[in-house]
This record gives sequence, C-alpha cells and structure tokens, in this order.
Amino acid sequence: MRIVSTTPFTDQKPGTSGLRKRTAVFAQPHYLENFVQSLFDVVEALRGGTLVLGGDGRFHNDVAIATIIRMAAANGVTKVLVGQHGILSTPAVSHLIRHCGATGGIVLSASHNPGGPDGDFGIKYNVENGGPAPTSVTDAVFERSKLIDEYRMAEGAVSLAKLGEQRVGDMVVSVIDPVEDYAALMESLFDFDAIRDWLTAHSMAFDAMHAVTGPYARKIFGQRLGAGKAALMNCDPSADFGGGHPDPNPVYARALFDRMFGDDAPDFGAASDGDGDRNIVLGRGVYVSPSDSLAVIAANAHLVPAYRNGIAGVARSMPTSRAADVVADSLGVPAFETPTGWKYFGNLLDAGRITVCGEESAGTSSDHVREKDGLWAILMWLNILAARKQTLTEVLSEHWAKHGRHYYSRHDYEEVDADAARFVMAKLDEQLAELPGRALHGETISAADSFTYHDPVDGSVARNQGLRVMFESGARFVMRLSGTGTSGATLRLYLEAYEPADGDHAQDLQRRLSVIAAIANELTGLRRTVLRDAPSVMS
Ligand code: G16
Repeated sequence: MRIVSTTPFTDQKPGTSGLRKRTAVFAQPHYLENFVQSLFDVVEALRGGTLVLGGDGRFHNDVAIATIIRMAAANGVTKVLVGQHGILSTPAVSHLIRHCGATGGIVLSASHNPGGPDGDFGIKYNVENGGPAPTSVTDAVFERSKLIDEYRMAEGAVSLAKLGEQRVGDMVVSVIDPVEDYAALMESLFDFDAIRDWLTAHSMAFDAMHAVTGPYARKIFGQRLGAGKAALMNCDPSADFGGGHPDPNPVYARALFDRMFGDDAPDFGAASDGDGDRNIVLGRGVYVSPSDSLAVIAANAHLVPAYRNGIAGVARSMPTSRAADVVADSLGVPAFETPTGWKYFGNLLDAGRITVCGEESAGTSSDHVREKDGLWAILMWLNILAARKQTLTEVLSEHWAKHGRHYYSRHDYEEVDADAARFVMAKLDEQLAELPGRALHGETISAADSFTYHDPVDGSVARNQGLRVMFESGARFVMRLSGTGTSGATLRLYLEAYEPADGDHAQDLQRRLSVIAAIANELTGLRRTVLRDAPSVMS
C-alpha cells in the first residue's frame, strides 16, 4: 500500500446527483483519487465493509473502476462486488446494496449526459439503504475534499471480464453478472406470464440508447418476455453511446420518437438513459409525460402483483406536475412534495410512508429499491396494459377522463451564462411577495414562493429549492437552476395547466401552455437575459 501526497481541488461539491464534470477534469492526476479518498475518510463503515461498484460503461469507466478497487483495498474494504466489465445500472447497484447487505455502492456515470473524452463523467455514492447519499454525507465529503493531502493506493489488478472471486491484497473482489439479480427482482414483482401474453398480440420498441440497459433489456424483454429482435433498439452499450446523447427526450431519442409517430408504429415504446434510472414511455402517436406516467402508475399499481394490496402514499419532486396528487386524493393516501433529487424520497420510502414516487425528469420507482428505476417503470406500464387488456392510448385517455389532465412541459435553457441565469432567478425571487393577486394575460396569480422542504421523517430542512408561481386557474410555473450540468448553467422552466375531467384533453401541448410561458418570460426577462430565442429542449 502506498500513501500518495496530493493537494485539494476546490470544485468537488456534489450536485443533484453526485459529482459530474467533463471527462478531462476527472482524467487529471489525483482528481478521482482525491474524491474517493474523501469518501473513504467520511464513510468510516466502509473499512471492514462491502462495497458495490459499477458504472454505465462510458469512456473512463474501466480506468476509474481499476483505481477505486485499488483504493478500496488500501482503505480496508473487505469485499468489492463489481459488475462484469465494470457494468451495473444505477437501480441494479441500489438493489445489490440492499440484497447483499453492503455498506454502500459507487456508481460511475454522468447519467443522461454524453460520454467520451470530450463528454462527461461522474461518480455518486449510495448508502446502505441503497439510495443516494443524503446531503449530510455529500457535504461532509466536499468539506473533506478541501483539506485532503494524501490518499491510499494498493498494488494489484483484477480482470473484470472473468466472473468469480479474485483478490487485491486481503480484499476479495467478486466479479458478478450485472443482470442476473436485477432480472430476478423484476420477475418477483411483475406478472411476466400476462406481459408475455400481451406481447404475443401487441408490439413494442425499447431504445437502450447504446447505454447500460442494453444487456438488461435483452435478458428481460427479449429472453424472458419474448419481445422480438426488432423490438430492441441500440442495445450494445458503447463508451460514447454510439456518438449520441443518452437522454431519452424527443430530441435525443429521435429514432424512437420517429418510430412511435410513424406509420405502423408499435403499440408501446420506451427508452432509458445512460445509467438506466430514467425512462420514457410512448404509445402509438402519443408521448406520456413523466408526471402523467407517475400518476397512471399510482392509479393502477394494484393491478401488479407486488402492489396488489395498494400503495401507502405517493411522492413527487416539487416541479413534477400535480397529476399524482389528484390520484393520491382519489385513493385516500397521502401525497408528498419533495425537492428535486432522488435522495429526498429515501426517508419516506424507508419509513413506509410512500410506495411509489417520481420526478418530471423521467424518473419513477417504488420501494423495491432506493433509486429511480427505468426498466421497472416500463415493466409497470406493460403489466398495467396486460392486466387492463388495453393499449397505452386507451389507458391514458381514461385516466384523464377520470382525473383531468395536467398539461405539462419543461423548457430547458442549456449551457447559458451562469451569471445571467442567476440574475433571472434573483429577478423572480425579489418579486415573489408582490405577485399574488396580479393578473396577466387573463391569468391571476394566487401564490408565489421559494420552495422549502421540511422532511416529515427526520425534520431536516432544505431551502431555496426552486421558485413557484401558482395561478387561480390551477396553472403553475416553476423555475430553478439544474444541479446536474457540467458547463455554464442550465435554467429550467416547468409549465403546467390543468384541464378538468370534463375538459378538452386533446389540445396542442405547447399552445395550451403558451400563456403561462409568456407570463414567466415577461416576469423574469428570461430570454432577453440569457440571450436565447427559444429553449434548447422542450420535453
Ligand atoms: C438526477 C437526479 C434527479 C433529478 C435530475 C435532474 O437525475 O437523480 O433526482 O431530478 O438529476 O436534476 P436537475 O434538474 O438538477 O438537473 P439523473 O438521472 O441525472 O441522475
């Protein structure tokens, strides 16, 4: 074991989901090592503990995994469970931590951000409940990273191609099949026979976007559920995601959208992201907003074997549309509103206060793991369609006819000047107190605030989690700065308008939201300030 001298980096503060930077930043000497040593210094239980380790296969994954294994051995970790070829999806890591009673897990991914030498890389730590490290841990790691002056490194290497146990010093490294345990978990939750039957009469398409879910999809959709080869798109993971951007939205998952909106579209379409925690679902000619997806899943969960006794409650991140709240109300279960970031669901799930939760950023999951789970959400939909013997379009229209429709869209202004973005936020913030009662473009503002979350389980408080402006009509807009970008700032504008159960649910989405978008722009001077005529992405 060697002790290597180092000097601190000042920028190792984890964001919404771990530390994400350009790959070149991570490739600098000592950069990854400093962060990992800070983690080992803070999470003392890792000494003598078990660590789950894997990533989404992006460029630099293998180098980082080899380094972390050597550092784990030098820091007294007893056992590392690592996915073959360094591959593990985020939900699979969450499951393995829980299933194997591990101390924690490290996932190497920058999620939906592109990979490659000019792309992004990232590292996140999950704690022993399988969920993302809470802010108390990430803050402590950041503080430690500002002081670090040495790290520990053992000699030795393992082959990530070979399944089975190897050793680095006293530490056991167990190279495991990345898919097997996760696939078994999925099979235990869903009615695979019913889904298989549904798939004999219906068609589906799944786009893995050359990212981590490819091998999982082949095993689960292909081998176990009998979806044909044509159903599986881009299922070979590659270090640069086939030159693409593994973000399942209408821009980057264009091939899937073209297929679902084209002639002879399959009955069901879906995609996941870089590390397999996000999902989108589509029907023939229809895209389901992630907010609606959460609401439909909550309303129909009792049709799926694992949830046949109903759900305890639902949670959504604050900017997610309030469609799930309406469902919770009709089911007579509580609905919680948390800040953006999966870590905020952990306490509610652990305390049994909620069973399902989700975010507008294409994440949905349940208490089966402590991460969002892309393939789980897709299987939920397939199981619901199979149980109801309907198409996605039928299920969605019936949902709106019962609960009303929350028209919803997120407008992202990506990689804008960080000062300009902060200025826009400050401008809205300073107007909040005076906004209620003000009428603009025929809409009257009913309330406006900066969102503060009081965790009902541990009493912790998270402030400044986004600015909300609510209207008497039931519409709303929210503005916040993304915590996952790696260059400049990304400003997110979330737009929502409610159409009651007996209203018109077939309006053009962006047209329906245009008045609220115009008001948001007028109040903040958004486009003028960030020098953009239009959002980079509307999803
Ligand atoms: C991460 C977090 C999510 C969050 C999303 C977007 O997802 O895990 O909780 O909703 O980022 O965050 P932001 O709006 O701050 O960019 P992922 O899939 O990137 O890990």
